[in-house]
Amino acid sequence: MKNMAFIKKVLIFIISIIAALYGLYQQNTTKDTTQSTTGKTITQNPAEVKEILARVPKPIGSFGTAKKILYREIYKGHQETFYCGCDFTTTGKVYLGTCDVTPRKNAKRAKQLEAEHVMPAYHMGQNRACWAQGAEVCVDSKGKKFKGRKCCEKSDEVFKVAHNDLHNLYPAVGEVNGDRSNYKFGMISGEKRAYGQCDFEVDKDAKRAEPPENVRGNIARTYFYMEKTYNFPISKQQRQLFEAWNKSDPVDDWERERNKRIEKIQGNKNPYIK
Ligand SMILES: [Ca+2]
Ligand SMILES: [Ca+2]
Repeated sequence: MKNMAFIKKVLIFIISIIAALYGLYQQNTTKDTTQSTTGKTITQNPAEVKEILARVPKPIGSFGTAKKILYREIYKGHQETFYCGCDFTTTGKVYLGTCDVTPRKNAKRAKQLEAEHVMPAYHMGQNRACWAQGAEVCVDSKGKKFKGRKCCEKSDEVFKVAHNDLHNLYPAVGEVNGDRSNYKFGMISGEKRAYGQCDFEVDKDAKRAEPPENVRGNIARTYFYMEKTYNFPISKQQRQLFEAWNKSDPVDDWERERNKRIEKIQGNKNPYIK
């Protein structure tokens, strides 16, 4: 009889282990299904994606198209770079003599016009799953998985629209755009002039850039727009700085005109420009 009781206990133990394992298996299967039905990433909420995309009625299809529209249509008759105020041609050449900019190091890139993302793509990517984790569709022809900007451009509709959003793009001297990299804006002590007369400072060690006073409000209002439109968060410290910049550099006529021109093309305006 003692033996029977022992066997019974062992049986109950085995059955409970099988039940627990089956439960785990079920949980994992359910998780897998959720991943594959959402398709691209595991943290994008479809309702949120839909809501965000509705805010930009006519999104720009590619970065190449966005650049062309920016240089030729938005800045028509106002062909001046954002940070340094240099004249530029619609074909993408910068006249450094018009703004007394001397290249820091790369003369070729300095003469080249580039479209600067005021909120960098890196900032946009920080809260997107495609950036850190990749996505199902992010596999190259050799079967190797990739993530980061390339994956987000391929898999994440919100990232794509935000990346090509004209409100966030500004024509810039190529070298300045390159040096700013994905650094945050802030104040840098001293008044170093690495680009001749252009009052743009970069601190590579602190990963920070200080823009000229006359564009600080434009930058602040662009960040506020990106946050409101796409839910890309801004840190408390950055918000305080941008609120001060929004006041110290108020909206001017050109900023209003630019907003109107973008609204005509993209279908939405920056509500912080009044
Ligand atoms: Ca400074
Ligand atoms: Ca301004």
